[in-house]
Amino acid sequence: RKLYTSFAERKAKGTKSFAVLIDPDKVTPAGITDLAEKCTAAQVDYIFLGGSLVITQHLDECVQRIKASCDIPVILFPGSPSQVSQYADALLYLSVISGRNADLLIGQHVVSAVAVKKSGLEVIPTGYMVIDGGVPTTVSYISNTFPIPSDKDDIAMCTAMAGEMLGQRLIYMDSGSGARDAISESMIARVASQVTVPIIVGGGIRDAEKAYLNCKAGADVIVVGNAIEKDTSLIKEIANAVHSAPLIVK
Ligand code: 1GP
Repeated sequence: RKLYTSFAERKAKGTKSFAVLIDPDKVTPAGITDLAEKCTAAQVDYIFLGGSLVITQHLDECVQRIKASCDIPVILFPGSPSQVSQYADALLYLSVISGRNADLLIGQHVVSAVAVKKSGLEVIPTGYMVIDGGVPTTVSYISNTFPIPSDKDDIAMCTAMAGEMLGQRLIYMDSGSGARDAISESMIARVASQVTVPIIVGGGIRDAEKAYLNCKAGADVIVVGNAIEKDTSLIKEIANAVHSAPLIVK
């Protein structure tokens, strides 16, 4: 059974999901087990794994340890083509559609195509949109692209629409890990009004209330990384908020 089906079915039902982002560079083996247990207890829906850099060479080990500690699907969220592990359940195949860097739209995909195919991973084409989060984030620096200005809801909407029409199966709106400003609800709502594929929202979300409001605005999946690294009790709080978000049936 394909993992994408779970995204699509949950979207169709208006069920909101919570994904915890684990950066392989920032966790210890013991920390991973602890996180996985907390995610299970909180009924987290997905674990995203990746980072802009991934300095550690232990991605496979990291995935295997998560898989050994819980049954939550592990989805790779790669910052570069080297971040592929056959042990994961799926790969977000990212195209940075907010930018105009051809390398991140198609170049790196060409270079890594054979390796990605060989991994046997479920590949989920994902239109990745970087939104300005008020401070320079690693993602805007590394990707060498301009983020979409945070108040340009129409640019975000048209970018997401174009992405969907080009065949992206998910839209990921991200203000970058550790962003000062999370994405506005008005921008999420504008994008959600025109896009039918599931919408993932992340970057700078620090509390349950913002996660809830994003869901209400139209986000289907909420991703939190940084805030959880600082305080793991947020896992349960945010999961509860996301899962209690009202059904939004279009
Ligand atoms: C970053 O969307 C993720 O790519 C999550 O961001 O670490 O700020 O929660 P945070």
